Amino acid sequence: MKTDLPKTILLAEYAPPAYQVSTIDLEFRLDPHATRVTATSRFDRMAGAAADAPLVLDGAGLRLVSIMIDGAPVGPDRYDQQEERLVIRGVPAGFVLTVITEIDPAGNTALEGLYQSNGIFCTQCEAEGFRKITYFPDRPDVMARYRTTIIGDPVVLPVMLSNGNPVADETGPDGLRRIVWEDPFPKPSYLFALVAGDLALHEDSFTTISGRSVALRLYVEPRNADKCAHAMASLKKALAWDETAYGREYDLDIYMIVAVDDFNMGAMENKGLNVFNSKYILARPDTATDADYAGIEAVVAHEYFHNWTGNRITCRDWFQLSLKEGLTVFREQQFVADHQSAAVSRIHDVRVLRAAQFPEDAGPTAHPVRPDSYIEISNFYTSTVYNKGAEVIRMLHTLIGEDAYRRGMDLYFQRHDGQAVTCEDFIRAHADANDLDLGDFFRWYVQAGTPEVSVDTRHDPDAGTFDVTFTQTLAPTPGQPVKQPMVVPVRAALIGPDGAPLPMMLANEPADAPQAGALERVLVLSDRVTRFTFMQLPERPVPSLLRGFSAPVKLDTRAEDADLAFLMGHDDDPFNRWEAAQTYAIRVIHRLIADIGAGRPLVLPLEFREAFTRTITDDALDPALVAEALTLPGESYLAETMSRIDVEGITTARQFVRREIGRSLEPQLIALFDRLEAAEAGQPYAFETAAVGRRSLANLCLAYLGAAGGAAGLERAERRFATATNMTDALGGLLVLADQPGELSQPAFDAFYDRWKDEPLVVDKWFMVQATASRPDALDHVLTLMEHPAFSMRNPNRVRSLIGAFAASNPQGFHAADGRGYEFLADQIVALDAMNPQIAARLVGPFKRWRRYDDRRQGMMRAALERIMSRKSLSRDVYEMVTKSLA
Ligand code: 0A1
Ligand code: ZN
Repeated sequence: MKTDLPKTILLAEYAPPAYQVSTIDLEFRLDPHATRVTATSRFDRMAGAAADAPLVLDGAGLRLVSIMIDGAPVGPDRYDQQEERLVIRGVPAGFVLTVITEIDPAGNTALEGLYQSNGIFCTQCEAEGFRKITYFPDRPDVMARYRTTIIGDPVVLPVMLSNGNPVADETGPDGLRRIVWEDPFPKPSYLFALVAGDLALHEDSFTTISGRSVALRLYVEPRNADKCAHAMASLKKALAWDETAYGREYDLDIYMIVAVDDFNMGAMENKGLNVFNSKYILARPDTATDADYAGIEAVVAHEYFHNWTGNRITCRDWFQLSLKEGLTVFREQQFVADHQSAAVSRIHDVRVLRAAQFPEDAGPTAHPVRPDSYIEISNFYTSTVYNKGAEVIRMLHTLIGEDAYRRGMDLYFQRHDGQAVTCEDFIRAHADANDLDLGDFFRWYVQAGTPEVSVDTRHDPDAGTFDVTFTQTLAPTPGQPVKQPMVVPVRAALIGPDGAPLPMMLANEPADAPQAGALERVLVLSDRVTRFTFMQLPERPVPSLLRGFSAPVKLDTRAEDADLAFLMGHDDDPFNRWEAAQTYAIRVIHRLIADIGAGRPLVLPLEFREAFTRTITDDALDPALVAEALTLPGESYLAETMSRIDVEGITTARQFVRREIGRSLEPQLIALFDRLEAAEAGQPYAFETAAVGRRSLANLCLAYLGAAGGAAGLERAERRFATATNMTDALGGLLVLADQPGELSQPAFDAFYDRWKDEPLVVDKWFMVQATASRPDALDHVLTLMEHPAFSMRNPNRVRSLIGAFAASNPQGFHAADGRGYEFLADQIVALDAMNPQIAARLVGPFKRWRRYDDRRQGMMRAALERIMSRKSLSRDVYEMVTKSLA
């Protein structure tokens, strides 16, 4: 907690460290409330640093026991112990520093540094958690070789792990076990990890491309030993994929993953010893949904891919976070696309980007993919750094092509292995490997905001020409009033009247130009206005633009409804077929919102219903894509498409469409549901693309039927809930029942809790479904649930499932006109800030768009934010989010 005003850290003020560390020897005497840490490190002054440069070490919340240099005690006259720093004066050019500190893992509720989760000791050091373990230059450009000794009672802590390989293991006459781990690869402190506890081992092995055998070890609490198979299978796929897709082989003999219940984020890529939120490891068909299975596969792969993009090559400073995160998310997306339906996975990527990143780019905390300032780095693990960062790498790939991208990656790995580097270094590797100038492209790293691109087309039937003119604008964001045009790759095709793509010949282009006459081309926009004239088109084509969402922009194609309907049926790019359906649905919902505002009766347009009917009754289509096409845009994205967010209008209009579809297409939805259910009957659960698609479409049919509230639909929901043999189906039923009156919903919730009360991840679902259910007493129900014995503010998953889900995904409840939702959230943020600042700061998210609401709500949200600000002691995390929101 800080009393003085938190300081802003600037990229422009980066300076290399005065001292480097080559080796560190860590000894932990584990004890829940008094763990003693002895750190012995070899320091050397850097060339260029002044001879009298003091040694500046980071440290926070530590009890300092002693300091020695080269074995001699250092007295208090030679050092200053500040709140988050230890400064030692008069150190020699090279020396060995020994620091002894004492820490309290059991009392650590912030879950940073060394803490306990259900009695298991574990660490979280990214970004700045190592300083809560010992005094050290806790910055990623200091890379050292680690040797870690763990001392503990083998009865309580039968498993004791750290990075690398075990090199010694003995039990002394005192009954304590000492195990020593050695990691041969130099690493920054944020990749250090230690785990100790009573854990069950699920083991397998992998033979690398060069024939080395790697032991794969998954550690979980013993009660979860039967939920490891999917994570292990995912890990093996990830190791194999990185060898073929990027030529990257694993480099240690052991790869360990530990799952814990209390974890601030999804997972952590510590070298050779990942620590995971159990949500991204544990799965059994009856406890985990298809979405959970997909999440596990993606996150296990993500953490593995960090071994090369993050660990072997790391970030020079935390401004460069997207160097490892954007790149690793892109690699994860490529991996998922190669293993699941590529189109569905791309749709999911884009849904996430639009729901989370677009609002961020349009709001008060907008920042570039590479930020240039921060108060608390934990606040910068954002959708911009991760998801938009991945889009930037995807654009690079689209612009230069797969072969050039691979050459660039090869050079990056070869040139920078073992280094801590910058985003410029990454782009330079691609430029140098391919002899390209990527200077303008780099603007994607430094300019915040989502470019808006509008399109004008003109067809001249006599000349046979078709002009496409793109105009891009980029609105100011905090600290960036003026922007340069971005380099935007637009993958495009021109679709002929029969649905076939037409050859794309540009005017003034030699016939043998590389892309001349291709059926799909990448059009590169690099100015504010860019025009392309296509030839030999006597009939007006329908343009299919930004295929596969080739750039993170808001595209306004100004297409007629009829063109959208045509693309929905004919575009040969499945992503753009989906996109046309989304655009059409957004238009319909916007018109309905206008009708509500004007007091006009609501009518679902006939053409929309017909387009819907065609999609649902076309047996030739992939069920997974049908489900995506028929899923209406979410409320968060709809809000993003309105300059003044109309809370009631969005909910009423969207609900109206859902109900009307459910009502008017009831026979077709029931027929489809029954057919899909019959196809599944008797089959064992498999996380396999076709089956996932069928389950998702069946649940969507059920959701529409539930929205209409007809007896046939509700009976099916009740039956599916009661008889399901997997969690995907059971939850599909429960979600429908949750929105029904209490006599239908409550027995389902009671039965669900009774069956799953001993499975924390399933209880999270129980909280989440209730937190997001649409009911008039939503907030009161959440308040009641906070008193439930299973609720705990100490567990981040629980907080996210109840408080986070309510605030972010129950707009009717959270934005209730009386403002109680806002008061509730402010209270919870204040309460949590004293325990876990990172989680508290994330909860500020739903307040960030406050300026986009009506005057009354603006006033109430601002008052809630100001009330948080008025607290005497706020963490840096919450302080930064609230001040930036109010600015
Ligand atoms: N590097 C991890 C994410 C992560 C970041 C911070 C954490 O604690 C504050 C924990 C995990 C990843 O990208 O997977
Ligand atoms: Zn990551």
